[in-house]
Amino acid sequence: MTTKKNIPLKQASQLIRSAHCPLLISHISPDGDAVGSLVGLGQALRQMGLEPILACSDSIPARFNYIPGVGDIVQEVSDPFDLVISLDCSDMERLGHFPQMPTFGSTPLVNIDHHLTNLNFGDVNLVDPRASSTAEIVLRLLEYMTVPLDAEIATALLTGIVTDTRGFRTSNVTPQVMEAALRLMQAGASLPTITHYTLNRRPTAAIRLWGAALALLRLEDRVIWTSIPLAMRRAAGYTGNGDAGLVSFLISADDADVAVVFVEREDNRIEVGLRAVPGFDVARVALQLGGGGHALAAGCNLPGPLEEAQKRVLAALRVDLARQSLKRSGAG
Ligand SMILES: [Mn+2]
Repeated sequence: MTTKKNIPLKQASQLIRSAHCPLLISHISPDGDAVGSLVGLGQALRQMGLEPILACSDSIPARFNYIPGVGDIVQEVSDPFDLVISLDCSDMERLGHFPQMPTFGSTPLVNIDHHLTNLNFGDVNLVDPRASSTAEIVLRLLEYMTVPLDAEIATALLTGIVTDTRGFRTSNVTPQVMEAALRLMQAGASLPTITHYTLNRRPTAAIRLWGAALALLRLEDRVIWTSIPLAMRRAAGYTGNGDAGLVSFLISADDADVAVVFVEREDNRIEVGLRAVPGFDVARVALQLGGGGHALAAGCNLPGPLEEAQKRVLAALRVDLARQSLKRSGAG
């Protein structure tokens, strides 16, 4: 029976079943959910007899090397494709350089995502902001299509759930999320292995980077923030392109409601990572500044210099947090 809720599932599966060479794209600065949903869906489509192309504009961090098939992801695409599937991207900019390809605009696009701020840019939008991760939605799609799970698919998809929930610790972890994880473990995914590589280990250079960035830490009006200038990243020897998970650590400060980390990129733009404690919302400010995300975890990318981006974000946060506390006192 087709209920209103599974219309996008049905449409997505129809597009997939009629495709031969789908192009699967995950977002720039890929995280565990971007990589896991990309590789998991890719492996499943290959099992169905399709020849998917797995793509990401940025290189894949080495910590995901334990995921079977991660080496198949390419940064440039020259082969033809007859369907585009966008994974974990709230808007087209997150797809990187691929939308500039001549045939991109004339190819049907399935948008699979769980960001609250998703712009529904696909021909089919399989978007569920209540899902823990895009990987959880991919699992839902595969089960809808009755694709059998194997250990490789399961390892990739469980990686998405584990990393986006930081080990089942976020407020969107429901019994359904645990059941999804259970099915993936039953299919052969190892939760300890995934936890080990994604949550329990990090490059030593990342810890050095944290040390340098923590020395610049500021706490003002319950907003805790710091910055990672290019020179700091170089001095620490950190080769990744993000904040090495620092913003998720900062939001553990019990005097803060919001955490922000400003990362200066090689292209002189500033990557801004935002986190909030439950009851607060940083998605609105991120969206207002051209980014997106979830209520408790969002981000945006602003022009430099660093000090300008800091001023803009902190000012926008001040206004929005005042609005949020006003709303709270009005409601209470
Ligand atoms: Mn995600």
